[in-house]
Amino acid sequence: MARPKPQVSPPAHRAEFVTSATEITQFPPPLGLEVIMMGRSNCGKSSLINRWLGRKGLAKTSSTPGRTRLLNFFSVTWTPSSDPMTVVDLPGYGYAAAPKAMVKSWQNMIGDYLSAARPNRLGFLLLDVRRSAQKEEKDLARWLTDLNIPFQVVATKADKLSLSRVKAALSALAQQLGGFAHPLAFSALNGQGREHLIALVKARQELIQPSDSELAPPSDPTPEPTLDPTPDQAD
Ligand SMILES: Nc1nc2c(ncn2[C@@H]2O[C@H](COP(=O)(O)OP(=O)(O)O)[C@@H](O)[C@H]2O)c(=O)[nH]1
Ligand SMILES: [Mg+2]
Repeated sequence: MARPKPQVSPPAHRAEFVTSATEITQFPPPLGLEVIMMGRSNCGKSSLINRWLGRKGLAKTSSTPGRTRLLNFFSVTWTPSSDPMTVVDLPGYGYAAAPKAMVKSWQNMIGDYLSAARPNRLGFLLLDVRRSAQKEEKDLARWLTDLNIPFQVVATKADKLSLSRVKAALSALAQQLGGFAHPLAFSALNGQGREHLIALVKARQELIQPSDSELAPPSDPTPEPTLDPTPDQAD
């Protein structure tokens, strides 16, 4: 008997670019759950957003440069009846030959955004599955923990390695990032990990009440169990 096909979630009902910003005065007011995509340049942030939401070309990928040094805000509604949420594509870091001033400006921009009083955030810290976590990723993970922003580590471009090498890379990443275990494997090419990403965001969104001005910070700074992404590692 044929095995049932895994369920594939439809694209987001609505997904629109809202604005680009470089500083706090330009950020749009917080609206619903705010999902943050962060990682070095070229690690696959824009591709993940497009695949996750089912919108080719919504976030500009590196073949169409332009918005990559800004914070880009998107407004997303999954179904006609669900609450809107915000997706923020943060500027990439790690340009090989970036001048010091640019690194500083990146740090300030990200620092201002992360420490802004914006409730109900959920971070995704992306790394190319073929790379190990560097100081930047470790710093970001620590930053997010200190700010009580829950986050999920995502190993992108999983289609580039065999399943066994992906598994080895995930364990290595979990070790390198200390307590921030259970990275999720994702591929914008074949959709691996998309269902899990959708489920993580949905679970987090369900925790938000419309009246919530602030999610209660976790009493323990380790990632919460709802962020454990073990299920679809092997798809
Ligand atoms: N094979 C493969 N290539 C990817 C994947 N995600 C991104 N890329 C490629 O990696 C490059 C950088 O992707 P982009 O989304 O622009 O990265 P960003 O700078 O982090 O936003 C582009 O050429 C993408 O086509 C993936 O899952 N699989
Ligand atoms: Mg990008």
